[in-house]
Amino acid sequence: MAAMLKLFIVIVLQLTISCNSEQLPINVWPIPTSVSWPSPMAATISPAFRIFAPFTNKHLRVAVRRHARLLFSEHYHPIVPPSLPVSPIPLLSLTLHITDIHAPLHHGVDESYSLTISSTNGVANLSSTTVWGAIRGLESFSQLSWGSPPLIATDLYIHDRPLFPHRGLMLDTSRNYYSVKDIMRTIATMGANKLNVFHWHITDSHSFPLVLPSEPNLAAAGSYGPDMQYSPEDVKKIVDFAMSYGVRIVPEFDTPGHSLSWAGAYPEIVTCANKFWLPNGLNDWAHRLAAEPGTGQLNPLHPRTYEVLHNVFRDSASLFPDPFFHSGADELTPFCWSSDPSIQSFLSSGHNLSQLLQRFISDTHPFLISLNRTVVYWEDILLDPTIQVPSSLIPPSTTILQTWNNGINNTKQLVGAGYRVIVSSSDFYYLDCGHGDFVGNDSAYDVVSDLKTNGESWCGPFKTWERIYDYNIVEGLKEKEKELVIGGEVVLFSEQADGTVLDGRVWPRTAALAEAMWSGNRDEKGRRRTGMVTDRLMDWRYRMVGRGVRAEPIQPLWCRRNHGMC
Ligand code: CP6
Repeated sequence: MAAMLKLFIVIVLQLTISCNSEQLPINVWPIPTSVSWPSPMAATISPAFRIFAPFTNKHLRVAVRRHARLLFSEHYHPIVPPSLPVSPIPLLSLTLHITDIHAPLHHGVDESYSLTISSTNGVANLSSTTVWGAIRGLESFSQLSWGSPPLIATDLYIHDRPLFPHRGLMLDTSRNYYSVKDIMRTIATMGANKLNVFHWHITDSHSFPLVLPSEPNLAAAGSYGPDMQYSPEDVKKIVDFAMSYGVRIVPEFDTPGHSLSWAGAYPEIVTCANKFWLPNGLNDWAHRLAAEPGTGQLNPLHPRTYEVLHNVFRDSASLFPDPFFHSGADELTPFCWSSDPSIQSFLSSGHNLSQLLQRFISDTHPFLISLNRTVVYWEDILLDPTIQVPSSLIPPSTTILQTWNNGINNTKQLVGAGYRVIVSSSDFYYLDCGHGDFVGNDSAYDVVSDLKTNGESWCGPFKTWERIYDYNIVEGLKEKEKELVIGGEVVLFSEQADGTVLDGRVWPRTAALAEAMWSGNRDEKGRRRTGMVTDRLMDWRYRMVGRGVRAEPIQPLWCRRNHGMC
């Protein structure tokens, strides 16, 4: 009997989902896993409205206050005003029920929540296991409201949980500097999109903007200037701010490649510091490329390298509480190491470049483990045919690999070797290819000759939101293999971006990733639904703009205002 009842409820739920979820007159982004709204109705939010929550958790307290304020200050008027019957009973309260108030914000923490809003008694209830689930539910609650004085959708039930536990955005603050305010606005918008990982590519060859207490000279000599640095206080502020949005910060120090900027303070530990990436005689073409200095690689044979690295890693581990730590290891350039005299004698005594990297990793990987970190590397560390380490040096139990080269084959190969994988395919998830740009690799001659022949950009095409939305990061994987794909990140390398274009480069394309990672990019029947998503994304982008984010338009306003749908 109970089973029959359960089946009946499931069927009713399924029916209501397929009727309502694509064309809700109000919009929650990313679309919740299940919505039941059998008779759509609105209620006014009473001026006396209160949120009741266990205020013992600091981050929850901040989030609740923010949402209580947002409800009455957002003044969001949807492009297409919903017409719903309004209940005579206003909404008086939202009560939060959390079973595990102390669960830390770690990878894989339970982010699910259930939300009911009822017009019969004017109350709403939000239940979750953790604070982080509650923060997701608060965001949905706020997106269910509109107008001023505010109305809210009522008589509905939402149950929601993410498809992938790792849903991120990578931002590169080395090629160009971003202000703390830009970073915080980006993190807040990530939270609004239920994204949970801000991968901070802090350092690269161009600049070293982070001031570290035990290595202050790295930023003093490696940043673009005193006004283009992040102080330890800035970092604490950002980390704390991100927590109240349920966003983790994973720092990346890209090593041993991409590290010319370390040479300002320590020229002795960086190889090929004076070799420019763009060969002489090709300057006519330089304006078509994004300038890369010499890659600059840390010298694995110099003892000082490890002294500096240990200080950097130790300081960062105390600034960034997250257990994940990204150590880079992408795009090692053979000539850079082999042009260094001390390395030449190592090579001529029968060693090779892979052994050089192995020396580096067999110091730094265990050191990061001793700081209780799970180490993330770019896939190159295992898949680069010329310079790589054996998997025994980076055990799958303590290592996660991030794919960026194209094709599902790399992901398949890595999960096959037992690694957890984050997908950032450059064919789908790179936000940086905006305007005919090229972003460096080591074969400058090939690229320039290609430009001469075809007059084309190497880096395009521009990745549209549809392309991001539709990409299936587990395509062709077996069930067991899929389990090791922990999620995806879109990536903004910033050779040609800074605070002036940040919002438009990132949003709403990153919202497309957010929905694909939270709700999946297919509906219940397994169909792609990008076309049907356009209207909802237009509305969500319009709402983000209202919240102060300069997200790009994806269609003319006409689509919604004059035509209803596009
Ligand atoms: N910088 C770093 C980059 C890139 C990578 N790492 C990159 C490579 C190819 C393209 C775009 C960016 N600029 N540190 C690769 C992970 Cl198309």
